[in-house]
Amino acid sequence: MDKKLIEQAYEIAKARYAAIGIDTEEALAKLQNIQISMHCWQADDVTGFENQGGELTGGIQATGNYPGKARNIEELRSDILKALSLIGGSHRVNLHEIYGEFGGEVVDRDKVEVKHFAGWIEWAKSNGLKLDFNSTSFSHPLSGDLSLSNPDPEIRRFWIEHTKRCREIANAMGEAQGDPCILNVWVHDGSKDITVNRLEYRRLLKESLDEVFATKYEHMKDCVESKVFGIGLESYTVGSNDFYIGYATSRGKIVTLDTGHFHPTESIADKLSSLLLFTPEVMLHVSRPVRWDSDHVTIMNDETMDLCKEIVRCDALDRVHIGLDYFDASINRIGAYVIGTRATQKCLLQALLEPIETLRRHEAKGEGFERLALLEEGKSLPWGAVWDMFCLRNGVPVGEEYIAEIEKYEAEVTSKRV
Ligand code: RNT
Ligand code: ZN
Repeated sequence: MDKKLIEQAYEIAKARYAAIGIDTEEALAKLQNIQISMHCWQADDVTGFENQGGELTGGIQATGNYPGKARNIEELRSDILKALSLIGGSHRVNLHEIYGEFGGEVVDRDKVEVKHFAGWIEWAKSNGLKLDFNSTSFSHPLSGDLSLSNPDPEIRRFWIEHTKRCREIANAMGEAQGDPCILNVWVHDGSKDITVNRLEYRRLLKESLDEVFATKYEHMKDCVESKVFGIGLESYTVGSNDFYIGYATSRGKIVTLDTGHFHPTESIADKLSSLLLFTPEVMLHVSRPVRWDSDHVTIMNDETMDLCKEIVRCDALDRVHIGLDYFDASINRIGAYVIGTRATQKCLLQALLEPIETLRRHEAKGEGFERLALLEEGKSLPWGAVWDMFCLRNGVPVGEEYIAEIEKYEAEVTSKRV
């Protein structure tokens, strides 16, 4: 793309925004500092390197069979780096326990150690990336329908031990990178049909989590993620939203809001301001639910926009961790990363370009028309020219130019994986 044109368009946009009191340079500087935690599991449809060929369980599903998925750590790392080379800014990579470097050995989940992630820590360091982490309750012979809330003390013990070890690993990652590692705990626990023991499983989950979190760590932060239901677990979810709101607020833990984990008409954006008053921080799994928790690729839609605007309106960029969580196996997977991450950045940029002070002034004076008019006009301000400048300055493709780059990588690399 013509660099001159992008610069000219940016200068015009800059003046246009200045007229409403917005400094585009300030918005660009803020966007530059926002780290997005890119989930490793889009690259291989949540397979991991533990039980190659094993079935994905736990009520989640990656549909599609687009060729070229990453088959091993080297391929996964290479795909993530390719995606990141097309995204401006510096970011984080979010790992699941099943993505450890087990070197052909069978390492059961209750035996996992920091050493299995030493390679990842090294890799992240040499690529200027930070790591986040997740315990993995699904796709294991002991997953069943209940893990941390299982009435069988032995099964429960197994998952408690697993989750404890994951916290230790997260802490090691955080220490090595000089920045806290966020450990997300999502367990699939639930029931396909009516259960007459709702209270008991929740009591067990609470007890297990208390045991898991008993150790204090300095270099990691814990979050807990709820959901409405999983496939095959439709009637009851032990870790419901109410459960985790209660748990996190009483324990000072972080709540993870996955945008696919609520009823379709609920606003996830609206939850932020409440949580921020009662929990230290918030973690996001930005996804795109289509009719259900389908984990389609995140795009620049109203939901993502509302969420990003709310983070900025709450002045909470330093308290809200933005992670992505989707896994579409039906399209080019590197492309999926790039679309979703760039879409999130586009929404954040538009949020940063909002004339919030003027809007709030109107609101304070009861000027509803003026507030609504300015919100509407804001939608067609030339934010795209500011976005192009962000990409240009970061040395990443401007606009649709990344399509050709991904096609090239597909022709040279991923299409050869058979
Ligand atoms: C599942 C949760 C969870 C997973 C990942 C793989 O519904 O969203 O976050 O997607 O941990
Ligand atoms: Zn999630």
